[in-house]
Amino acid sequence: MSLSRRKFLKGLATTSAVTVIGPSLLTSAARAAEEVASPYASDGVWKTTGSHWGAFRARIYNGKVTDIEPLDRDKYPTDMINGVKGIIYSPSRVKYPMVRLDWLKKHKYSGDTRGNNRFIRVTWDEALDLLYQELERVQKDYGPWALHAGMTGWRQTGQFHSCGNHMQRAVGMHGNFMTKVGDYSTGAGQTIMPYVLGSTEVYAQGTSWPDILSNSKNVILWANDPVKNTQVGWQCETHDSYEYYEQLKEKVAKGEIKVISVDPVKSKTQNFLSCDQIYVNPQTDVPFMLAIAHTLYTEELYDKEFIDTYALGFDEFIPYVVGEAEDKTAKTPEWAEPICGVKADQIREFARMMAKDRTQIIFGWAVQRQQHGEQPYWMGAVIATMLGQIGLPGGGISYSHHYSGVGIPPTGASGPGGFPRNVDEGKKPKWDNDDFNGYSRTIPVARWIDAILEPGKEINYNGSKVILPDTKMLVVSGCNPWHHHQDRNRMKKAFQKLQTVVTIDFAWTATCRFSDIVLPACTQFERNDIDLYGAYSGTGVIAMHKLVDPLYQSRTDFDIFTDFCRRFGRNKEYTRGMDEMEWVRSLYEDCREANKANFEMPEFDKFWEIGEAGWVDFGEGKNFVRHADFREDPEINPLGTPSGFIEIYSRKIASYNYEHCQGHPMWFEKAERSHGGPGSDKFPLWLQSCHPDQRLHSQMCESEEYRATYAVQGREPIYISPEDAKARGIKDGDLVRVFNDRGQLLAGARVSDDYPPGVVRIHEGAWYGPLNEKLGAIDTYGDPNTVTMDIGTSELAQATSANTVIVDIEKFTGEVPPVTAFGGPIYVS
Ligand SMILES: Nc1nc2c(c(=O)[nH]1)N[C@H]1C(S)=C(S)[C@@H](COP(=O)(O)OP(=O)(O)OC[C@H]3O[C@@H](n4cnc5c(=O)[nH]c(N)nc54)[C@H](O)[C@@H]3O)O[C@H]1N2
Ligand SMILES: Nc1nc2c(c(=O)[nH]1)N[C@H]1C(S)=C(S)[C@@H](COP(=O)(O)OP(=O)(O)OC[C@H]3O[C@@H](n4cnc5c(=O)[nH]c(N)nc54)[C@H](O)[C@@H]3O)O[C@H]1N2
Ligand SMILES: [Mo]
Repeated sequence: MSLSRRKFLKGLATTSAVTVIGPSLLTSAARAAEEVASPYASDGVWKTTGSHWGAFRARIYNGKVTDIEPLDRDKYPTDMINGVKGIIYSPSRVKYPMVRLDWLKKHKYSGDTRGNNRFIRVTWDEALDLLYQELERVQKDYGPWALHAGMTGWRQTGQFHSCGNHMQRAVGMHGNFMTKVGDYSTGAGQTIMPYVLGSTEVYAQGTSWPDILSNSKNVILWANDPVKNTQVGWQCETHDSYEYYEQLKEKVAKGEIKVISVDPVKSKTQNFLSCDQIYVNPQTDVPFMLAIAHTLYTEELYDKEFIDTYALGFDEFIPYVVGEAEDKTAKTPEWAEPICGVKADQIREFARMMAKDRTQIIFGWAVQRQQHGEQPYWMGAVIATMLGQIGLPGGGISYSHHYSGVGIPPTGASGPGGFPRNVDEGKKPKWDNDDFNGYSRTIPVARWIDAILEPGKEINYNGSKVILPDTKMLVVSGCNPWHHHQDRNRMKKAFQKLQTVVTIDFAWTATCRFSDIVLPACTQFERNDIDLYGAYSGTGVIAMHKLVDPLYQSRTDFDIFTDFCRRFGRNKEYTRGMDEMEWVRSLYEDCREANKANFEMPEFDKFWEIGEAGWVDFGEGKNFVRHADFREDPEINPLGTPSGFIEIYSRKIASYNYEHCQGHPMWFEKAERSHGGPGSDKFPLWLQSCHPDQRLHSQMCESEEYRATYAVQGREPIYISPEDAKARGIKDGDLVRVFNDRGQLLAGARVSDDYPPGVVRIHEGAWYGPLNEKLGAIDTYGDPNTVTMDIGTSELAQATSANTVIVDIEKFTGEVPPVTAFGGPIYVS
């Protein structure tokens, strides 16, 4: 084991994780000692597989996974590897096909009791017959507009088994359905940035870390915590970014690079790098940035030549900055200070520092997951344009370096394709009906609850009108909407209106609880597959060997939907006549063919048998500088914006005449804001629901022993400043009630110096465990979306505004209810 790997493991594995989970992440010496003591140290077989959490080897003994350890290649494995076993052997597994009692027996659809968690076990045939009958009924009685099967999410990894594709192909072969555009991650960012820089930017390859490390003098991490967030990847994660974080840390220590984290909270990355922080009040980055622009402009620190050559609309923007626009307000540092909480002098110093040296600005995504989330991203691009370093190595702007290994020099190799999501070309669905009854076929992803509650409503979206369809039935797979969507009580109201909800999952999430038919999928560890190793780096292709057979009555999604398609005679078309291993082999062989000219890959059989190594290595990548080609020649390599240039002012957006997204970036007050903003006299604390350090969203929350390493009195932690805790008589470890006018939840207090007054955090993905199905019932585990607000960012993106929410907290003194989130349904016979 390399020194860095050892150091990292020691640093990451908490004492409790090690004692609870066992020896697998100890140093090699300690592990060797443990193996001697183990009764079956040399027994069993080791198999390699990959996951969102990285590649690992698992020991299987007596048909059970007994040990898991990161692949030797992974120098910086995540502590979350410790939670994997608990996913397979969770008491919250969906064990059998289940149907909700009242939906089946009581009266029509029984929406009023949806969520009471009372279910009957049925056979696979009964369950699939019911699913088939319901889909038939909805297509016949209504039409494709009444069915929403378009939601997607963080399905487990594996290119063949990627479960959303299986569900959408099978349901789509039966009939058409309503679908979505955008996602919860970057809904606002991916909609605004094509107008400004010509691509989503959020999913674009970024300047390679070696270029940043050798050229940047300043690195600004704006609302960004990569050390926390690159523990997971969309495909099997390599964790190679951590090598660069270590180099960055060294350069910070030597004073060679200045890193500044612009964040209300001392992030994990800030603590790791020992870097500087500029504290900014939540949701007020835009006033701060406008004041930076004001300084750059009035002190003539901006790059006039760059703006003239590469950008449009500076002249339309500047009047707003200097106070000559309609609002007659100059956006001076003195104007910004009381809003954003950064001292006017510090704003000036920060602007001067950025202009003086090579500065790489790197945004995270949470800051666009708030009301008017389009604005900070647009304004960030304007500042980077004024600095004139876009397209230079170690300068300019990035919106993606905290994600899935962006910034690791990419190899350029092709990854394996996947199981098709759509009906095969030339084929039609059984119900060949494309009539959406005047409703929109596609809606902005986060507006689906609006559709159920206000069918027929017309909303603005990205320059067009959307008419929300009258949803009657949902089919959900590979995502957990009762974690990912906002405002649980509003969701409860909406779900009472639905006729039928079907969920396919391996974990009995709150989405299963609020469903009528639940089908047990197996986990990725119970099937064979392949994956790209390194989503953005293209480091290799990894074999995902099945570790154990599907537990209980669970089946692969492929199996489930083959059987479903048999009900209308199209199972052969669905599978294309191939079984699991034939598919895996063919995806691999296609990938080998695609890479033939540049990369050598062994034949499938050889690859599959490598066993312990278990992956094909594409070798070293090549450095890349974002926007360098545009900088070199903007005529030959124009951006994808309407003009081909950076658009500080967008005529197109201005032409939409939206109130909350106009021709250039602007400051708009929020519906709710702490630190003196609207509503803060009643609910003074801003609740941020950042992405969890020890989970992937809601995945792994069901992992019991691992959850015990962070839970507080069995509840999800809420992080709170010493000042706010003291003012409320709350001590570390206390049970607290978190509330606002939308809902209430129980959580366990973690008092931490990393949090400033007025800011609290509950990580998203904490499982929702309502005391009962009634409106307003307290959530017994601590899901932050119990209290968040369900509004669109603006007429442009209509994206989630999960981070626009304020609450208050009190010490909980009543009779403590048990946690209802875990352990599956109430079985009724
Ligand atoms: N308040 C707040 N809310 C948020 C966010 C936030 O920051 N704050 N972030 C948002 C973001 S960015 C995102 S991406 C979303 C994430 O939202 P989701 O993608 O919905 O979250 P996951 O918890 O990953 O849910 C995946 C579900 O799929 C199931 N699953 C996994 N693999 C398989 C499989 O092979 N077959 C089947 N049938 N099921 C499978 C898992 O058990 C799990 O229940 O949450 C959003 N919600
Ligand atoms: N461990 C782990 N990693 C993950 C995930 C996970 O679930 N677990 N999920 C993955 C997914 S799907 C996504 S979308 C990404 C999410 O990536 P992000 O959305 O970037 O991540 P967050 O952790 O929500 O927030 C990052 C930082 O933004 C700061 N922040 C929040 N609001 C504001 C604000 O108003 N102003 C400023 N200046 N800062 C603010 C927070 O304090 C935090 O330090 O992470 C990915 N990585
Ligand atoms: Mo996300």
